[in-house]
Amino acid sequence: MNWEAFLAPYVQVVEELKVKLKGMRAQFEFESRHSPIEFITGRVKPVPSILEKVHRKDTDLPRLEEEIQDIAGVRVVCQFVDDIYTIIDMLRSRNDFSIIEEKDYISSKKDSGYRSYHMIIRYPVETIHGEKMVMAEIQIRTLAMNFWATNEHSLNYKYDGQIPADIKARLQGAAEAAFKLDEEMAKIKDEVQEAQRIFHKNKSSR
Ligand code: 0O2
Repeated sequence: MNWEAFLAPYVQVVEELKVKLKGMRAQFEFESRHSPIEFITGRVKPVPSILEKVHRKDTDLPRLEEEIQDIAGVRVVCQFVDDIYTIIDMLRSRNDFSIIEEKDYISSKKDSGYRSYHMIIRYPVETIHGEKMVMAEIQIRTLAMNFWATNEHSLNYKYDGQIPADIKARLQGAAEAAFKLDEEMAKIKDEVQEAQRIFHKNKSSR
């Protein structure tokens, strides 16, 4: 399998989505409005992770493109939980890709404690051989959810997916604490945004 050639359209999708989502953030900033996007990251799944997922899902290489929906992955990180729903509405109203599935791990968190909102999209990429439809996953989460997921991901890597029970329980507690933090911040959201507006105004008038 020529992985470089296979992954090229996925690299393109990640780059295009990053540009488009960063463009949305810039537009909010031009209009001096609170941006629901704090930052964007993206990656193409490394080949060993693709192969591990092929194995885990008990699938095979010919079915790879249908079965593994997050080879191209983009993450939108927001300040507040409300912002996640603003992004979801904006993504639903776009016509440059179609949404084929939504996974709401915010209202139904995973057993691990993981919270995030996932959209699986079908995105048309122009190649030199014509249009190719490529699946991609957009993960939308708050800074607190991202902090938790990043730490849990590192521990999963360290323990090869077998996190000891005591650490698992601690992580579940930490996930609840992160969610409480999001809830508390939501209550003082207007105050925080007002402070940020004043800060930006003062910075730009200097
Ligand atoms: P990586 O290294 O981030 O690429 P499904 O087909 O729905 O049964 P699938 O395809 O794994 O399962 O989809 P799901 O559950 O929506 O998860 C896809 C991605 O979400 C994962 O990719 C992670 O990025 C993230 N994720 C899901 N659950 C967890 C979790 O418990 N902890 C953390 N930290 N991240 C999670 P990969 O391929 O697992 O990993």
